Amino acid sequence: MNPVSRRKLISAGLTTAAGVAGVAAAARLADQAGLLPPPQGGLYTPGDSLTYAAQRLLTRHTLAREFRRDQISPKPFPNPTFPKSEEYKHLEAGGFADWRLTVEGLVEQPMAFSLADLKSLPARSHITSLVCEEGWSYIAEWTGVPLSLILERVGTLPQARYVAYYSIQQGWDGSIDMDDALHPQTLITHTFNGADLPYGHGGPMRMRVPRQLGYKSVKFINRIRVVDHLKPEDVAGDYSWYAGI
Ligand SMILES: Nc1nc2c(c(=O)[nH]1)N[C@H]1C(S)=C(S)[C@@H](COP(=O)(O)O)O[C@H]1N2
Ligand SMILES: [Mo]
Repeated sequence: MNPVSRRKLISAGLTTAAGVAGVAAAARLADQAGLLPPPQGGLYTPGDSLTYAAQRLLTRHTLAREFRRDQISPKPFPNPTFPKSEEYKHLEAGGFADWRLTVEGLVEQPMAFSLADLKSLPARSHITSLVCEEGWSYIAEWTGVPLSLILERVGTLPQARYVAYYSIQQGWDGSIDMDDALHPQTLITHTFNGADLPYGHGGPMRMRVPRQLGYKSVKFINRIRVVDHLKPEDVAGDYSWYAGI
């Protein structure tokens, strides 16, 4: 069966099951179609699973809205939480020359990228809105290397299903599925409104996932891990794992 008719069939099935037998039955169907989000310590309700399944079927290839240059927010407001560690201060004092982004896990060739390496790779920019779950947002131009290109360089293995990423700032990490990891707007950013990514906005390197809420755009990233499953402790937290907007 071609992918489109298969997708239509699954969508129709999900909608029918949700109407006739309720969301629990629809979630079971989504599970059979490989459309369930990772386990979040039993915190997912059938409704959450269905939201993820429906989003994945309908919006797998859609782009986050991009704005015009004159719509860039004049004074974007960074969430004022900075890494306070000596390690970060030391790296900053050296102009981040010793900063490394390591990429490992289910890859053929683990690699480490310096800021100079990252800046020498082909870049893409987009002017998008960063939307905080608390209700504020700002529009900025983000420039960086598509995560898909980094994944191509390290060679992800076929069993890869998620990309987890970690910040030098304790307690901040995130993970996305391969749809978002390979999505053209998902960038490892190093440049913000045309200048070096400022400290407050996550410099020197920040994950930018414009199709999800702001907390998935983790600042100060220094490690990426390609995995086939996420442990509940990787996804459990104060926020919902899937935050599509
Ligand atoms: N390392 C790290 N990443 C983070 C955060 C943080 O506190 N630390 N806050 C998140 C949240 S909740 C939001 S809304 C955005 C805020 O981005 P901004 O600082 O550019 O405004 O960053 C996200 N990424
Ligand atoms: Mo946020």
